Amino acid sequence: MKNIDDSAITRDGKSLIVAHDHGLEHGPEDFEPNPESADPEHVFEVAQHEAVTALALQKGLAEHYREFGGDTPLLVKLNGNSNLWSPEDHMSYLNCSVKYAVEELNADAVGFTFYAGSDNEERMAQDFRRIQEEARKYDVSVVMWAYPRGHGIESSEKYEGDTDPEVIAYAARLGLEMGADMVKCKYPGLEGWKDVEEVTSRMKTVMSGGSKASDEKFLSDVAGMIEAGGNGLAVGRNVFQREDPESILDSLEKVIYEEKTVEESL
Ligand code: FBP
Repeated sequence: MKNIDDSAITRDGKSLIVAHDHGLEHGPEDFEPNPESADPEHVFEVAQHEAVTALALQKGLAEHYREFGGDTPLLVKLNGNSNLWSPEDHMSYLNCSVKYAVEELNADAVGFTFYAGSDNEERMAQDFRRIQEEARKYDVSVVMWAYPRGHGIESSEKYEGDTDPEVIAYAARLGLEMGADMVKCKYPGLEGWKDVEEVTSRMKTVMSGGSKASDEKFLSDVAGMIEAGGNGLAVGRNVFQREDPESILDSLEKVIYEEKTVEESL
């Protein structure tokens, strides 16, 4: 098994993943703040920035990315779900195999959403087991979108919803237990991220970018995550919804790899 530090999707042990799967997860409304971002080729171009260690795409865009000829490593997301239906509880459906991702799309890594706490947790755990074992055969890294979400969390008397730092740390730990190489979690604040680090041992951790925020707020969250021992970021809207995505990537490069302060990075 390859160490993730030797994989294409990290640089000096850190990662800056640009995610562009929002057309599936949230729908075209995510492109409204910057209509250029509806064009995948625009985002492919943005992701050629030297700070970016991977571009995370669903299968359909990944097929176009290879035609486009991008050389930023590709992380193919293997499951996903739209916002259009009304399930009993959260479920992310498999729509690509590891074999297809590696052999046909030339993926360097694969991604999988796991909603811990959903009534469908068992189905996602079974899917994860399959893709994780297949990924080991192909020697590609597995990134888990580790999101606590669903009835188990909503009805719990122990946790205060899916942003409770304790439940975020629990979901991150599941990634380690289940065999992920990297987990991606929502940012619960600096102290909360320290807890994430404490329970994930040497597994890589990246924070989720979240909805668009001011440069200062967004970069100070990223700096907090780095200070707490995190390994980087998987970001969508805070990059592609900006009119000048390159400028925020320049700042992120300084905060993540050079550990500069927010002021120095701007
Ligand atoms: P953002 O930085 O825009 O939050 O994107 C990261 C991401 O994980 C995407 O890969 C995904 O589409 C989205 O967040 C899902 O977020 P949520 O399930 O909270 O809507």
